[in-house]
Amino acid sequence: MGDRTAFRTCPLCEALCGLELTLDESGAVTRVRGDRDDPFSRGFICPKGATLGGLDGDPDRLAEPLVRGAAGHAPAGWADAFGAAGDAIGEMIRRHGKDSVAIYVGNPTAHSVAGPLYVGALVKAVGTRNLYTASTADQMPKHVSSGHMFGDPLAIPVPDLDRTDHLLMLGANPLESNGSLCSAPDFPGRLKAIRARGGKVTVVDPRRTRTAALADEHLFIRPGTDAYLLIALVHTLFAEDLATTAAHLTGRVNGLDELRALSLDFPPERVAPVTGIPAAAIRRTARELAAAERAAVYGRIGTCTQSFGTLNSWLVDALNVLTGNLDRPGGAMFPRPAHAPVYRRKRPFTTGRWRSRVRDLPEVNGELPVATLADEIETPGEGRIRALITIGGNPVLSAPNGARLDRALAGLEFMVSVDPYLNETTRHAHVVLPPPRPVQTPHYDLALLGLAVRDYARYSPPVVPLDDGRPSESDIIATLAVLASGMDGDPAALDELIITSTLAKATAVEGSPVHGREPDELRKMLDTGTPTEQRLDMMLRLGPYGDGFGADPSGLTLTRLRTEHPHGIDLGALKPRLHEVLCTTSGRIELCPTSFAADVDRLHAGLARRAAASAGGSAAADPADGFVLIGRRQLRSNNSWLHNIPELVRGSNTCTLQLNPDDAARLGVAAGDTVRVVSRTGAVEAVADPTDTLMAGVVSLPHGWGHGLPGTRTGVAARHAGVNANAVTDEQDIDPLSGNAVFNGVPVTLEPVPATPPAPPVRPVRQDVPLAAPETADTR
Ligand SMILES: Nc1nc2c(c(=O)[nH]1)N[C@H]1C(S)=C(S)[C@@H](COP(=O)(O)OP(=O)(O)OC[C@H]3O[C@@H](n4cnc5c(=O)[nH]c(N)nc54)[C@H](O)[C@@H]3O)O[C@H]1N2
Ligand SMILES: Nc1nc2c(c(=O)[nH]1)N[C@H]1C(S)=C(S)[C@@H](COP(=O)(O)OP(=O)(O)OC[C@H]3O[C@@H](n4cnc5c(=O)[nH]c(N)nc54)[C@H](O)[C@@H]3O)O[C@H]1N2
Ligand code: SF4
Ligand SMILES: [Mo]
Repeated sequence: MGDRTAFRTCPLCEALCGLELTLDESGAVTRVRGDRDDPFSRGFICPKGATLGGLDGDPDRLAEPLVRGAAGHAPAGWADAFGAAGDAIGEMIRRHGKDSVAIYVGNPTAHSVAGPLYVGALVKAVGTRNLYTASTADQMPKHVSSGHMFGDPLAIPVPDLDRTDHLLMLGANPLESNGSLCSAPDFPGRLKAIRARGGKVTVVDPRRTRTAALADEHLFIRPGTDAYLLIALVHTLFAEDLATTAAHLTGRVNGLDELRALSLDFPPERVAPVTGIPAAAIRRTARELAAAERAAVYGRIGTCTQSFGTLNSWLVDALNVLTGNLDRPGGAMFPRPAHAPVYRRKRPFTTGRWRSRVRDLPEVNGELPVATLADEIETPGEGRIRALITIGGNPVLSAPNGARLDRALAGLEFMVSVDPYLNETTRHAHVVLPPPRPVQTPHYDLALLGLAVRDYARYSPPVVPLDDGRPSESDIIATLAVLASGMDGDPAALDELIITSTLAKATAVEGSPVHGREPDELRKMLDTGTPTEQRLDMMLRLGPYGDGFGADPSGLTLTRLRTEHPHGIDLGALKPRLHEVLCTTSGRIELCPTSFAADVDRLHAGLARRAAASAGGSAAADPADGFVLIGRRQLRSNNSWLHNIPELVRGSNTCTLQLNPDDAARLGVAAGDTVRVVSRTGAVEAVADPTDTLMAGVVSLPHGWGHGLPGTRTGVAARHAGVNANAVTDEQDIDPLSGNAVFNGVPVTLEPVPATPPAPPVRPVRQDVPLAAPETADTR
């Protein structure tokens, strides 16, 4: 047996690129290239995908479970590790109740099949209201906005990149991130194509990013002020009679007059000094948006992770509606994933069905804000969190004031982590359950295909089989669910339960392709694969492109997808489908939901504060007085967890503090000097990197760094430690409507750190976090 080739989807980011892997006889990945036969990505690949082999074969990746004892973490067998976890969770529930066990689910879980298929069952089995995810550090505002406007928090319109003539993009940098809430392999190429066909791309960002540099126009905006810009754009559309009710939206929109009334107080001239964008540029932007034949407004993480996150998310789609671009080709459209049934029935969207114990924050989408996780662990009393299950998350580096969370985790009675690494978060775990290598893992993008700019599907079976007795990630989470529910038995029983109930529902629902058929008959038709594959087969067959269990013999099944379309199948451009998506109580788009309208008060208050400050001659109005911090995603990084891959840390990633050269000069700081960044929550020291790509008064630190803490086992990352940007972000500052964390516009002050002889080498300085974990450093 020599080298062999395998094709699969890259699991690392939202771009969904097809990869061509070369594996040697031992099953090690020796080469990775873009899969040129993938109809969606057509061979595109980025540096991260190209080093998938390094991640797959990382010697620091855990091959077996770890259990923590007095001497630190030691390897354990699967049965013992599961036993320890099951006993501890069971005991915690018995002694302190279900809410004493919290669950934190991180970003890679949205890229796996295991997450979407099994986390829900785990949450149900534990029965806890303490569910936290990376969503409240990311896109929760968009879910709230879609929930109230369209009735479904998952109905997120994506810009129809390949057909639009005009893209107004706020707070996104797809040239580094490769796109988010908009899956589009080779996003950069698709942006260039807009310009090549005569269209226009405008970027709004406090930093002249690579994306801004590629665009036709870049508007520098003061961090955290997008809502003022967006509502002034709405104002201008109404004031200049540019708001159209396109034919396809006529009679389908509520709240037009209310929105018009709300926007009256925000003419471009009033918001210009707040945003830093001249009034004329705001008016022109509104006119261009209205004039473009096909236009889309797209806001991403820069607009979500700020205190007006939900208002931004709402106003972005309000603009798409007001310009007639929602649900039409070249505008903002709803993808139609092959695995999601179109007959889904939904209950009305609402938030606050329960509230957090300490800060009284509303539940959103079934979860509580990660910004209050530390409060719930630290604050004594009934309902306190005493145990935590983490799945694919590193909140010590990713959550606001992660340094506080780090200390809180050290005080937990029990923690179990499903994670391939012993890192800043999992070092606190009593039991670590590692998922298998990427090439041993089946892949189908359940969460992301619903956000793709073309309808598309691809299934990647495992390329290297698992050793006997070695659980897949699905098995791990399902086993935890079974243990937490107190049942003993086979986790496959869980899948059987889900399959049976789904088929029963599908056969009962009118309009379903299998309406009126016998569930048992359908059950027998499911693909003979693993339980995970049977569930995927069921979902595809019930979906809009499916075979309807034989009703449409040419339709999709998992077997067909796997055997006939190993490079994926293109299911066409996005199609108008508002009629399938819209499920508000009124049956119309709610353009001006009451809770959003009420939150506009905060915009008024901001304007009033500013007016009072400038009338009083207060320096507080002068942003040059203090600084605001924003983030900086890096191409060769992925949040906190690719820094252990030598090829990726070798390149351009540096955990430096970028600042405007004028600010640097004023502070007496030169390139390479160390600067202390101080906020309400803490301080970090980083090397100054003056650059005129940043607007004055704004400084930028990338997140996901701050490695090498005692008890971690990521040797490469420890040597490229950097500092934890989230030691200075503030967990008390959130978007009130979604509970989302605020990572942009964090007030900070800067203090030059005098060089002490002998001069330190230019290096990132470790954050000053009390070392809470009892383990000794093991960084190999
Ligand atoms: N290489 C790489 N790719 C990634 C990731 C990674 O870490 N590395 N992470 C993945 C994840 S989890 C996500 S969610 C996506 C995110 O994907 P993107 O949303 O594209 O994320 P960023 O690159 O952080 O771009 C956000 C932009 O917002 C700008 N910004 C900051 N504050 C403001 C503000 O107040 N207003 C406006 N208008 N802009 C602001 C920042 O300067 C930045 O350019 O990327 C994914 N892809
Ligand atoms: N300051 C600041 N903070 C931010 C952001 C920012 O822009 N600025 N961005 C926010 C965003 S958008 C996000 S999404 C969050 C991310 O927040 P998290 O999801 O908490 O953090 P990650 O760094 O993505 O950590 C991923 C974890 O999953 C593990 N992992 C990797 N692959 C797998 C797998 O296949 N299975 C399992 N079970 N585990 C795996 C990794 O080892 C790591 O421990 O961070 C947020 N934090
Ligand atoms: S852009 Fe994203 S999906 Fe594509 S190769 Fe890079 S990491 Fe993988
Ligand atoms: Mo994210």
